[in-house]
Amino acid sequence: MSEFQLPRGIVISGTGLWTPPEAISNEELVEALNAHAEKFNREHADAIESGQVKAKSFSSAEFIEKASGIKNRYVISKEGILDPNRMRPYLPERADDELCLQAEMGLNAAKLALEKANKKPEDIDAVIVGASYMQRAYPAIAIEIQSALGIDGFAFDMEVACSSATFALQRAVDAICSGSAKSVLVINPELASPQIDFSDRDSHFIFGDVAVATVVERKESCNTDSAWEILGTKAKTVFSNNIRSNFSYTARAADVDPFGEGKLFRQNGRKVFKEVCPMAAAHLESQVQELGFEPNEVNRWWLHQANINMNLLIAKKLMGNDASPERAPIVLDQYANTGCAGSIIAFNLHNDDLPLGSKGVICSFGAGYSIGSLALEKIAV
Ligand code: CO8
Repeated sequence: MSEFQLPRGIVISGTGLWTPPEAISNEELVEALNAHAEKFNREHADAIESGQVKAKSFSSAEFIEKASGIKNRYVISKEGILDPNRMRPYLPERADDELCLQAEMGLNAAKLALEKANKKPEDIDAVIVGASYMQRAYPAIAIEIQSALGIDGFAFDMEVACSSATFALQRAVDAICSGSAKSVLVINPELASPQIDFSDRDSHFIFGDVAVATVVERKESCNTDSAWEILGTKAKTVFSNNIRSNFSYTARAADVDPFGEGKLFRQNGRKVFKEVCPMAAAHLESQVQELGFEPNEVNRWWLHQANINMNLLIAKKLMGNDASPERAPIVLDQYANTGCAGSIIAFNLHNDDLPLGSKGVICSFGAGYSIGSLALEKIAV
């Protein structure tokens, strides 16, 4: 467990949310999968009959909404995903001298966060990009965005699956505390759709694409009327095989298909549900208690957005009968699971209405397992 007793005065002064232009409803997604499955089963009828090939299962929009709470997701490009003969997005390769797609997504969110925080690129001296996947290993996506914005300082990428945003925010806080940076731009461009098997009914509905960004700085440099002071950060990881992505650059040397069986996102969703909910609730309860208050004194929980039933259970464990959508807002109904970005989307959309003195917690939980959280208080600047 890594725990950090913070000096006061480090704030989140602005966040940005960039939503991709295209949306896919459950009904559209299911229609594509079912057309694909019907065609596959017809073309492989003999092999399925003799037991050599497994028939593809059909999906259902009712199941998806009931099991996950997801009704819609945003994606960079829906056409290829909904083509029963393709079942993956079509994202044309870009030349080396063009901004890559993930950097473009991140840049869009970064500009919105800078605007909200009243900051110019020259006010920032570090850029951290955290995401579940990076479009390439190097040069870092963070350095590409740093260059596009004209920021002087340092930038790096980091991956902790669903906790990439909270862990990156914790890195930003640590950098400011140690003096290695004064103002940090944390960017989370979650380009999830290329890693989904859209022909697999267990996982085709889970994810969406999005980008978010957050400005972290000292209160003294903050140019907004109010900001969220970071009271504490807490991170924990426990190894689990229940959520895996085995796609790897080593596939070529292992003589295996990098996108073959088991190489895309897969999970044992039931086990994740059972194991992660109590871990997350205990983590959050102990964090706020260490900071001197009780879960019921937290005005808003910006929880990780993977599954509505998980969030309802965790909210209930933390607040009992006082749990409500107002105190633990849901955004996954529209955005689906957006990896590490979900709790930052919730924060972005649901923090302005709270009065000064309100307390809130941003929290992620997911693959690794990893849990990351930041306890906040709204202050006048
Ligand atoms: N339509 C119809 N039926 C279906 C479908 C479907 N689409 N999918 C499954 N079924 C069937 C199953 O086959 C099963 O049938 P049977 O009983 O005959 O075997 C039945 O419905 C029940 O299936 P499940 O047990 O799987 O259903 P659950 O009720 O458990 O719901 C969920 C499945 C929604 C996946 C649920 O378990 C869940 O959400 N769990 C939590 C998972 C979670 O939070 N995971 C986090 C993953 S993300 C993460 O950590 C970050 C990784 C970063 C990746 C970023 C980009 C890729």
